[in-house]
Amino acid sequence: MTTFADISDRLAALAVEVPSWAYGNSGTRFKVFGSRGTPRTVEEKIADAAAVHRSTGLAPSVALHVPWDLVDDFGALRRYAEDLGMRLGTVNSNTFQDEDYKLGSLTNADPKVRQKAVEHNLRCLEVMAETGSRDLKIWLADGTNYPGQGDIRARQDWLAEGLAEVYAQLSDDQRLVLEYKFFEPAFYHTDVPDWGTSYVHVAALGPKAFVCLDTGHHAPGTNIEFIVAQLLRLGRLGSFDFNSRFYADDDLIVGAADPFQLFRILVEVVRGGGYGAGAGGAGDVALMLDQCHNIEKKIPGQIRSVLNVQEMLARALLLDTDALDAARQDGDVLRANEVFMDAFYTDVRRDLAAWREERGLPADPMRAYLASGYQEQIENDRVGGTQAGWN
Ligand code: PSV
Ligand code: MN
Repeated sequence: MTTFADISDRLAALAVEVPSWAYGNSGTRFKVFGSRGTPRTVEEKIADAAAVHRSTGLAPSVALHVPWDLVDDFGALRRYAEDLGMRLGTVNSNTFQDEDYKLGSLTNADPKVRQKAVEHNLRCLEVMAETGSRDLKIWLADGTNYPGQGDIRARQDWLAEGLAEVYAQLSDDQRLVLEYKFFEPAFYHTDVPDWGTSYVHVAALGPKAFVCLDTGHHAPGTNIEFIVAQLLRLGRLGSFDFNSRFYADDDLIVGAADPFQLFRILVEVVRGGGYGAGAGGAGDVALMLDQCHNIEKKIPGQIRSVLNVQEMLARALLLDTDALDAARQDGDVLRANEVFMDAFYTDVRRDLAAWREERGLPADPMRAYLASGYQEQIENDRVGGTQAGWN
């Protein structure tokens, strides 16, 4: 039997990276709703991320998206974050919102556009040197809508060439993570649609390139924990973009649609050495959120997400692996499943509340945030200006 006391110290290694864009307005193609208190600047986004960290103790770093979070002085932004007890994390390049990229970025048939996309990623590496970030995350919206539209084979070659140009400029302590997504915005083919394609490219690049797994980027029914197990086995799982989905890339609160899937994923992360491995190792997986809060308040939405990760991680750590191994050795199918489900069904909420209090954190981070007055303060103060969004 594994008890909560046994896992208490291990839980302390959890650090979730929150996305700056979660604090800005987002929506669907039908409507982007504004909301009071939404940040107007990247500094305000970081301040909101710091509010999540203050109440949970779980989210000490914030990922940036360039150019959404472009500032003149990233060194100053870093100091601003550090004064708030935050780190600047993964830098996400963005080659999907410029007119030039309509027919692709790193896979565009026009070499000038491909070069522009490479240069944008190189600029992101410069930003990372100033922010102290380790990871450059590349997600490409590249793909085609109609059979015959593009040379899907040539586009793979262009992609490999462009990624290699970027990879060549990584410093020793920087990494490149390549995110895949099976469709959207392209509807016929996507240039990096699945983990296999991402793996092929990062393996060709070298040891500083990894796959980013966004949990919302798979066909319904995909066994995501198997992908996690395989990528960890190969030493190529670089990061997660956690979110939750009912239908497509819904970007909902982590664990909202399928808490059991989140549990199964985290079991494989722990099993594969991807949790708490410490900096630098191949099992060093960045646990990031990639989320939108279209209708709910954004800071409480982020708090709920990081708490859901913590809760499911605790349950995953509670898995009695000795009992599981014994049942597997005996070929006892039902016992093995029972051991697995016992961990999933363990209610850890009271233990986690006590664990937080022992560490000087609020027992109930959500209530503590709501009582802190921060939400009222930003709703009153942030008047005028342009609310941040996907532009
Ligand atoms: C694409 O759907 C994606 O998952 C990528 O990570 C982008 O950078 C992000 O969403 C934008 O929200
Ligand atoms: Mn993502």
